[in-house]
Amino acid sequence: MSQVDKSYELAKEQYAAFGVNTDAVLKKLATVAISLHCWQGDDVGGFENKGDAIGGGLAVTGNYPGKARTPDELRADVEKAFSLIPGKHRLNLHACYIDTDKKVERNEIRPEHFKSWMDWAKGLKIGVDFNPTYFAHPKAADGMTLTNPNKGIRNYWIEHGIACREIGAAFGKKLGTPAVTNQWIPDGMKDSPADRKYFRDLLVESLDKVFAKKIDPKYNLDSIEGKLFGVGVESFTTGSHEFYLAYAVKNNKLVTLDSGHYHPTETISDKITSIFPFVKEILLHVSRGVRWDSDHVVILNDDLQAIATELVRGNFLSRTHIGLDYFDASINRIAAWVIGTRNMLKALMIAMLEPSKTLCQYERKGDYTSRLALMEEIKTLPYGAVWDYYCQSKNVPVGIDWLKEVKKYEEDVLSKR
Ligand code: RNT
Ligand code: ZN
Repeated sequence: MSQVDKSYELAKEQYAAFGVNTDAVLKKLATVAISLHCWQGDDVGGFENKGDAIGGGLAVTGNYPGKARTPDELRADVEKAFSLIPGKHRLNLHACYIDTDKKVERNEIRPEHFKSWMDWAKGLKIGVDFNPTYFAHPKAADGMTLTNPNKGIRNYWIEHGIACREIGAAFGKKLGTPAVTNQWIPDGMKDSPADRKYFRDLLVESLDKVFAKKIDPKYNLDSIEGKLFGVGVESFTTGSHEFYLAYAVKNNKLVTLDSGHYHPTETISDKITSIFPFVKEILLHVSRGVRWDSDHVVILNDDLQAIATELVRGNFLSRTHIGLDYFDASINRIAAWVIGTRNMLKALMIAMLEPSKTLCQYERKGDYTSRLALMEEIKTLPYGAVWDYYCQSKNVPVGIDWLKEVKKYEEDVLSKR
């Protein structure tokens, strides 16, 4: 028996004493697909070869060598990351990762421009999610897209939004799993606006046009993502959380919760059970805010654990699409994917290992003493042994062994770029 097997057997017994079946937990964990964000692989650059600044209140810092410069390189990097993460996952693609020889206007992009991505995903048997790119573009240079007072520019972006839903649907159809197409716009203001109502009314009007066509949810699901502020849009964000939450409830859309998009001390875990009575499904952008930045690599901290625990306790996993959203160019980009995704999965596993029935029984009886005692006790149960066993059973490196693989890939592939 290997060390991993031995440790697992012991851990299994310890969890069983709390009424938790670790085998069943790992079976359930294997059904969760995390959507890896393509944009971590090249600092949100994309392949339009336009050289426009990222803008939109987004910032990527660092210049770690070896970033992907072509769709093929990015796909190879994503595959490398997949090979180091247990389970079957998805790819989250942005429209600016278009794969064409000639430049195509964003309002004219079509499914055929993403053929190489579709074939690749089909080959790997993975699902793809999609995002319009409303930033890093001359027509978005002032950070105003769907709410631009200029009607021509506004229409350009409306057409982009419409085109992206069709592309999402084409992915969904081809891959047999719906694409979640997430609409996030940077629109907002550095200083106090004189007329918030004007811009919010425009956003309603533009979104209504983007969503005018019904698309079968078998192929495409629409989600909308709010935000509190970004660099250069400190005073006003047209698409705030409340705006989109209300729009989603009224129009039967998914709502995206990005964990980096609220007040710095505000977390999204408590929002999950508040929103679910009113929306069918949600999309998560799991991220980590640090001071003014909303996009640090996801670590296994209390915030992440609270999100995972809420999803599991509420039995919401089948109604939740989990995507990651961060970009760090100061460390190996593949490691960034692997660390964040493995942490998300680990947090879900820890949540599934919770003896929640017992905790609820204590709570219903008003025995908060036992609830607190048990909650604290389970924090030091050997979940690491369960995680290692899971990685082994899914044929991915156990423990930190994945890092060796990344270093080797860096030496063999990334350093030659
Ligand atoms: C920006 C939003 C959005 C982007 C991606 C690249 O604050 O979080 O989701 O990060 O579309
Ligand atoms: Zn996001």
